[in-house]
Amino acid sequence: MADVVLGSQWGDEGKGKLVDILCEDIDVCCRCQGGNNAGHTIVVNNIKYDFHMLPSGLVNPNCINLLGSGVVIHIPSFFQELQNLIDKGLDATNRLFISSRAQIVFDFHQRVDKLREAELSGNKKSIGTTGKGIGPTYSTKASRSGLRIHHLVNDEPNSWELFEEKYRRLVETRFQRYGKFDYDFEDELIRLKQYKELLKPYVIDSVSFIHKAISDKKKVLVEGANALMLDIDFGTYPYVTSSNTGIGGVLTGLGLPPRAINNIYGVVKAYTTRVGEGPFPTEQLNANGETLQTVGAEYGVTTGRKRRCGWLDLVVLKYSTLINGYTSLNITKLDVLDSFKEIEVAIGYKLNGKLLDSFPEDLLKLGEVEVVYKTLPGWETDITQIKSYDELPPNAKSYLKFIEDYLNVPIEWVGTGPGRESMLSKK
Ligand code: 2SA
Ligand code: GDP
Ligand code: MG
Repeated sequence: MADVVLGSQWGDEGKGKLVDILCEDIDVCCRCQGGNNAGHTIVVNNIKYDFHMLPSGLVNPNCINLLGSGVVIHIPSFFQELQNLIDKGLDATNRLFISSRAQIVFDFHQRVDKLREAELSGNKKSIGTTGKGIGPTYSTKASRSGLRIHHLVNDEPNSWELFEEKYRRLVETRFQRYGKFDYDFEDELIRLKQYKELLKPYVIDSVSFIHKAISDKKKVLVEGANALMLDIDFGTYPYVTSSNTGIGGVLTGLGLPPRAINNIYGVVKAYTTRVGEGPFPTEQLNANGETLQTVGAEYGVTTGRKRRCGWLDLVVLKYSTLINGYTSLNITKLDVLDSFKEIEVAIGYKLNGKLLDSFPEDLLKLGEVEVVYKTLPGWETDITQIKSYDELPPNAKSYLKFIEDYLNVPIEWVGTGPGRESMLSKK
């Protein structure tokens, strides 16, 4: 059976840390969607590891790691990230694999990502993407002109010529769309040919691999990247990423049947952050927002951008819970709220004075909602040194209970700091 860790808000909830902790007892850790747009930071023995495309299970030496078919792979970044981890002492030999069906992110996809953002910025409508070529790659995948890893590593006669032909055709369509942008595609072809041999040992048929793991009763953990409110279908479209970041993406990105899924852990930051453009009803453009940003060290792991900050939004979380069906929650970064005298939590949205009964699909509506807040007392105590759930101040426990009752999902862990040791178990 497979357990799943999913982001419940707009990302950066602290999924990587939970994955790392769970991986002590996991055989196979998989990514199912996204690419190197993700950023997961893990702190172990004061060493900070930044993951972008690779699964966070690599920190645990006994864990095998898989990039599933729903992941998009920028090959130079794959090797660069791997090298950075090796330089920090991680050994990934024979325990990192890529699905042969995964799509390739070419350099021109990254160029196009930036060209598209520049085009949109004219109307002040840019998405604020990470510029990693994620949207353009999923676009060419959906239009059936993309190239997959097996196309590159194939050893059949003429396979390189076929790859080259498809690649040139794809570049041509991008030139037709964006004009002849400055880009040396011949040079990229030479580099890709060099990567072919280097990549081969990592490439597997992930469907056979994962199903064998499951039938051998291995413990599988799926690491979600980005989060539900960035889901291409259920997020705040078009201010979303280009994959299904919810539970659906776990099934399609790994070829798993729904019955193979056991626990679905929702990771919830004790407040809300968002990177990039798009609506954010509980955003605090004031001193409270600044406190959350500085105390929470809210900077993008991939781009270094400042994250926008606001109060916890239970309307978002209720919607997220409906779609992903969390079996339990990990509340993270509770310590960041330590200094507040009072804490606000969104419990409803009103439009034209009427309480909405579901999360609005239309951004125009979402932009106009009046947020209904509940004010809860803060605990004004440093909780970073606390070693058990029972020792938490009563007001911190009440805050957690309020979340649990509203969502009707049990809290299983509470984060009180970035390190592995700062995780309180509630069970
Ligand atoms: P993209 O690049 O096409 O996926 O961007 C589309 C939107 O998705 C948002 N997005 C993210 N939001 C939060 N965290 C992400 N990962 C990095 C991190 C982000 C960073 O962990 O800090 O370093 O800036 C992530 N990746 C994509 C993005 O901001 C757009 O709103
Ligand atoms: P992810 O994308 O969901 O894996 O999250 P990120 O790694 O992008 O962002 C979460 C940040 O918060 C990282 O820098 C973590 O080290 C840090 N973090 C995780 N849990 C906690 C916590 O409970 N308290 C504090 N203060 N930091 C945390
Ligand atoms: Mg992140």
